[in-house]
Amino acid sequence: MKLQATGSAPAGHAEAAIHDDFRNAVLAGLAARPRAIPAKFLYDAEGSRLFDAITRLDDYYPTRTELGILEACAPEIARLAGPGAVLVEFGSGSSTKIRLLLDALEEPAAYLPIDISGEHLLRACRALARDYPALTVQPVVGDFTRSLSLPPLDRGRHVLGFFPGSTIGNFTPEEAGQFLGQAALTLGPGASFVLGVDLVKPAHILRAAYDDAKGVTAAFNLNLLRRINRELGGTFDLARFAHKIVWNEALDRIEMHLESLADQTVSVAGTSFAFAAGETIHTENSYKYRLDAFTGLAFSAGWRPLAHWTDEQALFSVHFLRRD
Ligand code: AVJ
Repeated sequence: MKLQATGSAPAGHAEAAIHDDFRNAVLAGLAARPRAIPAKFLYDAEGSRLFDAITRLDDYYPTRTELGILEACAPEIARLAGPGAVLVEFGSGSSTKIRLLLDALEEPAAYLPIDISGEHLLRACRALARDYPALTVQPVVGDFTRSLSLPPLDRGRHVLGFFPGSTIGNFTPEEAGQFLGQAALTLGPGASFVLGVDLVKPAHILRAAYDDAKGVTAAFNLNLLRRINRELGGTFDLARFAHKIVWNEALDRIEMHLESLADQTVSVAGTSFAFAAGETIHTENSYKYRLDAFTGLAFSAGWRPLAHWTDEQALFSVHFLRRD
C-alpha cells in the first residue's frame, strides 16, 4: 500500500491548531449577538460518525441523490479529466464518493484528501490504500476553509479537485466565491474541479432532511455542546437545549440552531454566558443554489463551467469546472 504521511505539518500540529481555533471560535461566538459557532466544529470524531449516519437516512436526500448523479456522469467526468489525474478532495470525511471517481477514471495517480477530523481521515485512507493498491494516498489533516499548504502537486499531471456533498453550502455565497478563487490557485492552471451543489426546493423536503424523524440530525447538532463540555471544560446541560431548524427563504438557506429551553447560565473555559429561554446559538448554514446562480459564481471566481448534471427531480447538481 502507498499511504504517505502528510507533506505539510504533522497531524499533531494540525490538531493542536484546530483545538486553539475551536476555543477562540466558541468563546467569541458565545459572546456575539446573535450567537454563532462555525459549522466546521460539528465534526469531531463523534460528529463525523453522526454525519455519516445522517447521510444514510431516508429523510436526507442529498447523499443518495448525489451518488446517483455521480454514478451516471462518472464516465463523462473521466473523459473530461483524462488519464493519470491527481485527485484533491476538500473535506473528504469517510471518502466514499471518491470511489465512484476512482473506479471510472483511467489510472488515477494520487489522492490527496483534506479533512479536519484526523482520526476519521486516517481510517478512511487506510481502507482506500488497501482497495486501490496502485494509488498514492496522501492524507492532509487540516482546515480547508483556511489557506493550507498541500504537498507539492505533480504539475505534469492533470489535477482534479473534488468537493462533493454541497459542503460549499456551509459558506455564504461571498465566502463560496472566495473559496472557489482560492481553490483555483491551489489546484493550479489547467485544473478541473467537480463540485456537488444542493438546489433550492420546496420547504417541506428541506425541513424533513434537516430535522429528520429519527433525531439523528438533532443528535449531530447537540454533539457540539458535548464537544465543548469535553474539550473546553463546558457545563452545557444537553437536556436544556434543543435542535432547531429555520428555512430562511430570503437567503435560500437552511439554518441549524441550538435553542435554550430555559433561562440559564453556562460556563465555558472559565467564562460565564447567560442564556434567556428561546435564545439560540446558530450552528450551521446550508445554502441552496439555483443552477445559473452557481455557475455564475464559479465563473466570477475564475472557473469555466464545462458541464453540469442533475437528478430527474432537480434536487441536487454536480458541476464540472475548468480553469485556464
Ligand atoms: C455536509 C454541509 C453538506 O448542509 O446538508 C447535514 C451538513 N447538517 N444535516 C448539509 C448537515 C445537517 C451537510 N453538509
